[in-house]
Amino acid sequence: MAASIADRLVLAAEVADALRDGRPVVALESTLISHGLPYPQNVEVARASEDAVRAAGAVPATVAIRGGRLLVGLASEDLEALANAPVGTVRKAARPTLAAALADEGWAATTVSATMIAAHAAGVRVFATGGIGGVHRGALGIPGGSGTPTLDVSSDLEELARTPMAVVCAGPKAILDVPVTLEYLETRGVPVVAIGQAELPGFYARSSGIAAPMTVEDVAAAAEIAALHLGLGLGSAILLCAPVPADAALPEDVARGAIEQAIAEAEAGAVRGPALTPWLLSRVADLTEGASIRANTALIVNDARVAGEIAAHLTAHVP
Ligand code: PSU
Ligand code: MN
Repeated sequence: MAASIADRLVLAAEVADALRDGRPVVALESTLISHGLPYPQNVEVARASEDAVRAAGAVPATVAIRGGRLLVGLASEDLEALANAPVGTVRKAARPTLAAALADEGWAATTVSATMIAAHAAGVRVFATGGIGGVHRGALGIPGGSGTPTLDVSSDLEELARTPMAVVCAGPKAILDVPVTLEYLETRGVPVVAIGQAELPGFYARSSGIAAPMTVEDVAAAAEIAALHLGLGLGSAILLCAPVPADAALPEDVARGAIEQAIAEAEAGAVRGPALTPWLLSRVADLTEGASIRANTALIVNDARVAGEIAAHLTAHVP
């Protein structure tokens, strides 16, 4: 019999110690490093995220794949190697591509879905990302899309439905069909909670124009509802959405203009599949002359801080 997930896991010593002692740990994903941001901003944000988790009193566990192993907690030189790997040499591993990534000798970065699989198997309960994947515009062939359904729905959504963790993000990525993504999460039993505002955070922007399904006042209240949800044993994750810090946010109209242009260009150029999200993020960065990268990096580090605080709260209050 081939090795199970547990056999594939390699926990960093610091992560293993913290989990054994019941201390807070936060998983961090790596696709945003390899496919979401350019070098050197990607390694800077990865390090800043780890620092933010530590400052909140938790241990960071950045997840990635190398040589057939699911690494939970990366050494500093590994983080640098992953971030600085030649373009095109790092695979993007999600649930459907996890086995292929593990069969390979090289690096693979883990998306939200693959990170959740590894983190949950390791016993980590809290995870921070930038923005979750979701239902792409035109996935259902609705107006604004090409007319033909692409059915491009991120495996992140199915993972959130089936893996119990507290996941912190700055909202679904704004390149998506956000209202349809919320409907999908509702159907699949994933609570979506905005922290400190009535509107769902809009990823690059603080606002999205869409009411959040649920709002809590602050991070402590977010940790309480997360503990309650996870304690019920329903099997699904809870999605906690923290708005991008105000000083790095993109004005909503600037973000919308760039996103709409990028999506139109992607359709015209037939960019699709796993390449679509990285392509759109990079094109939005060009169109905003880097302002979207400032927003994206700031929101990722902020999510890591919030996740650290939530993890600390969970270990203090939920055995
Ligand atoms: N958040 C970011 N940048 C990213 C991602 C999240 O700020 O690049 C990544 C995550 O790994 C997420 C993935 O799981 O984008 C979604 O890809 P897709 O739409 O192909 O499922
Ligand atoms: Mn997809």
